[in-house]
Amino acid sequence: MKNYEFWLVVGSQDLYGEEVLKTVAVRAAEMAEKLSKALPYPLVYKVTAMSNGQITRVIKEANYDDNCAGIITWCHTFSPSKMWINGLALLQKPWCHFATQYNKEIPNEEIDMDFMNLNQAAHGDREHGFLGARLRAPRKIIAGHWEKEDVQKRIGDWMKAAVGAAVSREMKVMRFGDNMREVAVTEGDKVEVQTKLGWQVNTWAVGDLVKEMNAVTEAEIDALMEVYKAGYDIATENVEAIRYQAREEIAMKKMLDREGCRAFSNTFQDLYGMEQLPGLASQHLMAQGYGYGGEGDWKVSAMTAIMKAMGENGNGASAFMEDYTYHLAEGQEYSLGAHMLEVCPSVAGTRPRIETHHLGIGMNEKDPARLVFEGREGDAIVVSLVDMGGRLRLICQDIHCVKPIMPMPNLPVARVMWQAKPSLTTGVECWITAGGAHHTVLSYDVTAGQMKDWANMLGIEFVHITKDTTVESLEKELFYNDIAWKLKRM
Ligand SMILES: [Mn+2]
Repeated sequence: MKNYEFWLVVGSQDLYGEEVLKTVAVRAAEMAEKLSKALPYPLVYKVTAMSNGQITRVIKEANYDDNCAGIITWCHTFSPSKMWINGLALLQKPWCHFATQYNKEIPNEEIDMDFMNLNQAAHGDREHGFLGARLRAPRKIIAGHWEKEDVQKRIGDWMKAAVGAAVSREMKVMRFGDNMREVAVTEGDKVEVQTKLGWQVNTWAVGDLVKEMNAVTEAEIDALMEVYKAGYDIATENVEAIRYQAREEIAMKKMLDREGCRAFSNTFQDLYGMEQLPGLASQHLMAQGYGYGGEGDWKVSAMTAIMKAMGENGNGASAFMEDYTYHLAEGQEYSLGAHMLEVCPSVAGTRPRIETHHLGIGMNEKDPARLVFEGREGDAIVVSLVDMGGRLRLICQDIHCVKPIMPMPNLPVARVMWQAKPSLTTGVECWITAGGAHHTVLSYDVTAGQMKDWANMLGIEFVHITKDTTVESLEKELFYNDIAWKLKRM
């Protein structure tokens, strides 16, 4: 990950004289310094902007600085917004308008006209806000005192979404093999995703991976086996199967790192020259922050990598997931999510076990080793990116994960169990109405609000299924979205 930072640009003008401007600059620097300690990324005070030229210059610099993941603007005093038009029209980075104020309270004795002219964010931020609205610029507006914890939390959440946008714009996905034959929802327009989201999605021959696997040394495998032993319980006699997965992981990691790819996909239909579908190998790569999608699903793979990057320490509890089967007992309705092998252990509620089992589907010659565990309890979201033809739609559903209500001792894969909002059946009706995939990213870490911000930053449609969503309201929303997005393209 880059050393991402955010820039604080404070609006003012030259009407107030030197003293006021000095005070604004000192306070802005103090706020940036204190906020940096509370926020997940540094906030760097750049300038008290007083002219069109200054604003345009700092925005051009922000656009071309790879470490700058977004700008935060605030008007300590009044800052006439026509000065901002040329700059903001060029802005290519996420923008947060922070409507705050240096002082928390109105000082009864001290307040006079000078105080009012110095502390007029209430005035200045309205002028600033009009321009954002007039330009139809995507922006996040956060209001509140800068020292308040919940305000800082909201800025921090937005920053992480902005880092997700930065990671998206540099995303490279390595595809081993094509999409699974005949499957529609995992398909998509690679030119469209590169244009809108920045993703470079390209293919590499499975034969090249096999060549790389053959070059892996026993010593490299020994070292990775120690890592597996430290993190997981070995619950199989078949050590050779685990060593084979280690070989696959090392080879894939080398290829990914060489090409600068943060995400990959493969398919059980194209394992030419491989003995096992990578299970443990893919799971352990995901645990290190790489994105993965099964059956050639490069969209979910890139989304997994992006949502991991948005999480704590650049690898939060976000996992490639698949809706598998339902428990429809009255009053006890749950979805069971899993995958053929590849569920990321970052969502584990129990210590993962390495097991080997027969896998009938695909080109497996030998039983693949995989991590088996239960997902943990907690509020989460599931996210799916679909290509609607002409535009991308990001669908997000609120869910609550539970400890699986039964042990399922013969299920040979990791599993997560959850209740969808608003309920299993209405939730499924909504999801299907919106066209969401069976593959998702399940996250305990990234919130629906952050995904909405991320979609806004990149200019794609966002659909949120919550505890309050009804099929009827969603149908209307999708109908109007369809018209609006068609008009946007004109
Ligand atoms: Mn699948």
